[in-house]
Amino acid sequence: PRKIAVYPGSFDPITYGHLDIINRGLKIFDNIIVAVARNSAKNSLFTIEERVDLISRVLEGNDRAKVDTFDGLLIDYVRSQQATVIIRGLRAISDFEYEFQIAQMNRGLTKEVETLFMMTSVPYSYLSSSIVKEVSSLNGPVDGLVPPLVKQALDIKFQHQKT
Ligand code: COD
Repeated sequence: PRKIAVYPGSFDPITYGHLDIINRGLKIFDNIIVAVARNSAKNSLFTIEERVDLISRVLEGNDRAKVDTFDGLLIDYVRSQQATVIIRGLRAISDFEYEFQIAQMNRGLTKEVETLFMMTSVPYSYLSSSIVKEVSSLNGPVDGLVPPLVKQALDIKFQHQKT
């Protein structure tokens, strides 16, 4: 049977940190579903549709990873996809408490789904969607942090003048 994992998040927008987790996850799982949460409490820069579009373009040509959205409880979505694992990335110690809380809650809700944590790669250990948005909004360089098509979408959002 195929091993399917769900990689959930806000992905506002997707960064090389997320992609690193996806690519490493594909060494462990047959398929990864990048699942964008529709009911996130976070204020987002990009709409759900824009985030899905960026992810699908970034994943183009990769037939083992796909993007989807979900509503409601993550574990219900995971089960609906016949997946058994949730992948999450860990950067600093500061991620731990939040991730620990989500994982414990999900484990309390079902024992059928495991959460797998992958440690960030050193070059991306400081990288977050929030930092990317802040730097880009101030017209700073985000090359090396996000794929070119994401950088382009950020430029359009913040309406940077082309020089
Ligand atoms: N290196 C490694 N990992 C990274 C990096 C990086 N540079 N950047 C981000 N990551 C990891 C994050 O740690 C996270 O694991 C993942 O990538 C996605 O990140 P975000 O920030 O886009 O995702 P979050 O934290 O906003 O996602 C939260 C969920 C949407 C998963 C959560 O709110 C949820 O499950 N909501 C649905 C409702 C639900 O079921 N609630 C009950 C459980 S609490």
